[in-house]
Amino acid sequence: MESTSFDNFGGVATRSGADPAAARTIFVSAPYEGTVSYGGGTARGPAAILEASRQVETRDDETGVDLEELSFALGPTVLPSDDPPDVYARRLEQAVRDVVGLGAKPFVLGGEHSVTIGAVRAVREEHGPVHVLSLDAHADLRDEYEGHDHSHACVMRRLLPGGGGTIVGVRSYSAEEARFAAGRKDVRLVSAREATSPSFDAAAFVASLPAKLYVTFDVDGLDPSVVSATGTPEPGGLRWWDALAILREVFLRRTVVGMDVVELAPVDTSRVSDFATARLVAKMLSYDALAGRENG
Ligand SMILES: [Mn+2]
Repeated sequence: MESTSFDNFGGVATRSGADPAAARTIFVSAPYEGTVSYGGGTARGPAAILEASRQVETRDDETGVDLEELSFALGPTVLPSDDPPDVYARRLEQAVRDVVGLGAKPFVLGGEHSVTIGAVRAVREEHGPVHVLSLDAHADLRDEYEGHDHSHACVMRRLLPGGGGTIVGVRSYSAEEARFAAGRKDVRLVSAREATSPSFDAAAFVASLPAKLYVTFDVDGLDPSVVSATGTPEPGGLRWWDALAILREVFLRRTVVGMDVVELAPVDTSRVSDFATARLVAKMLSYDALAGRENG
């Protein structure tokens, strides 16, 4: 489980070497699953992503970016004891604050979705109001869930103050969440039906977002044909290229100050979801690098 068994994401020697202090992007592993309500296993997510990443071809065929030309490193693993989610959020917030303090961009590997709370708080401390773009099957707008207000089901609700949020790919939420969202100006839901329609314009959608973003990618936002190893897989999700068209525009046209990929719950019987998630992480690194180049 410890990240010390891996040298780096992708198993590659990057331009900056393995020294986190010199890296443009630093991974923080957050193997936390304190409030999972259905299928468990997200605590094994970060290790499964790193393990699968060693099989990902380093060159990205779409952008031509090679991971070996980039600058990223593995930072800390914030190991959970039996922390309730609010306590874990504070510990992760500190770890992400340390990464931001080095001048690097944090990339959190979850773990359940509640880990996003601490990460976003740390980047907002540095960058001011940051809008949260969530790719997720669920709205996560509950005020509390199973006794916790820092539950995975409450992530976006907790993070609306401080910059607002947009949830894309959403297709499962309660009547109370729908009412709440309808009455707020600082949250927008873009349904999976809309985002997968042939007429959906990713560029126009991204152009409507605020300039400064934190991107949280819950893998259940993807269709289960892409990633099925997750706690609550919902049919009818974003397909691979739907999601990537959005991400590419986001990295190229907006300022992304931090990101995470959460909710992979690896299974022993298939590597498909682990590999797709590792490739997703590599894609995000590639788009971010492309953005750095295009902006000089
Ligand atoms: Mn979700």
